Amino acid sequence: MSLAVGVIGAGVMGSEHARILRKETIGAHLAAICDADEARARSAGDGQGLVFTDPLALINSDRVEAVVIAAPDSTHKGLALACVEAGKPVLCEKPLAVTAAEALEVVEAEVAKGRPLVQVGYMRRFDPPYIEMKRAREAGEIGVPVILHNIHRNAVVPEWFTGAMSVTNAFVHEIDVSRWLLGSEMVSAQAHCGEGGDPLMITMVTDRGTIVSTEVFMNCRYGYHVHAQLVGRHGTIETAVPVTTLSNASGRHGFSYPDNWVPRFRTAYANQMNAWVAAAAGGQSCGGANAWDGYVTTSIAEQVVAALETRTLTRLSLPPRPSCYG
Ligand code: ISE
Repeated sequence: MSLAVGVIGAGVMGSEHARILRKETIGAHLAAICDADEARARSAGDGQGLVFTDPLALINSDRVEAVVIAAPDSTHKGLALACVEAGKPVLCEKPLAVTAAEALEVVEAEVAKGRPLVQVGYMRRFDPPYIEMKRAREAGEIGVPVILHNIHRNAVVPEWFTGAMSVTNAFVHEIDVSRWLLGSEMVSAQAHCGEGGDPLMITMVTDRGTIVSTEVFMNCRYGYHVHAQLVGRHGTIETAVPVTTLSNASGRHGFSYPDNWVPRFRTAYANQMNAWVAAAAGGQSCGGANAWDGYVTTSIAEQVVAALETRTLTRLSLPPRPSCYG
């Protein structure tokens, strides 16, 4: 049995998901691909799958059993709701929605349906270095965690990628991965921004008192660089530069940085897809971010954007978690 997956969006992430489904996924195949630009959709499908220009037609097609959403952020909520309505498992790129109120609509629709159908694409949960950090923390190898230092740098972003988007589109990864890594909820946040809104420095504190500091620098120029170091009472553990080659060029010797997140997280994206497919086929969760996690990250991001204005310490508030999310 091979799960028929339809991908919505044929941009950077949509084409990567389509490629993974074509070449690196066990138990699934690319059944359909959709983009407003038909030629772009066709090219991402590379000869495989039906081509759609209407995402709702893809979701409701009887040739599609499960859906990957990789269209622009503002479309995520509506498309995720359509998948829940159709009763089809969905892997939705982050963020789940652009506002907390919209993300909560998806949670409520899923709860009403009575079946977990939504996974949010927080792929760092499937990245080997982050998995090893979580294992070491849980095994007590570094003692009680006291600080998590995160660095999140993009080489360059377009003009329209404003200060708020650095939080709602980029920093959401650190909200999710920090909650997951530490097994804790964030209770407060304080944010500062540099000249012109970039970089940002955001500090959160968890319900167990661990400090989570994150630099979010969207125009660092030199390359894509994500790093995390977890400091415990007895030691530290951090991500190592995940490349396998060293180069000698332009008078220098060393590791190089990719231009964007796709090469850095290639393994994580493939692991995520395989785990999601296995879970979708078996009807079980695979440890990916669920709709509630998607809501929490967007809600905290929204509160951090407000905190950027006030620069004061903000107590984060969240409604009670529905019992079906454990
Ligand atoms: C982008 O949308 C992603 O999701 C990347 O993982 C993230 O690192 C980058 O900052 C975002 O813009």
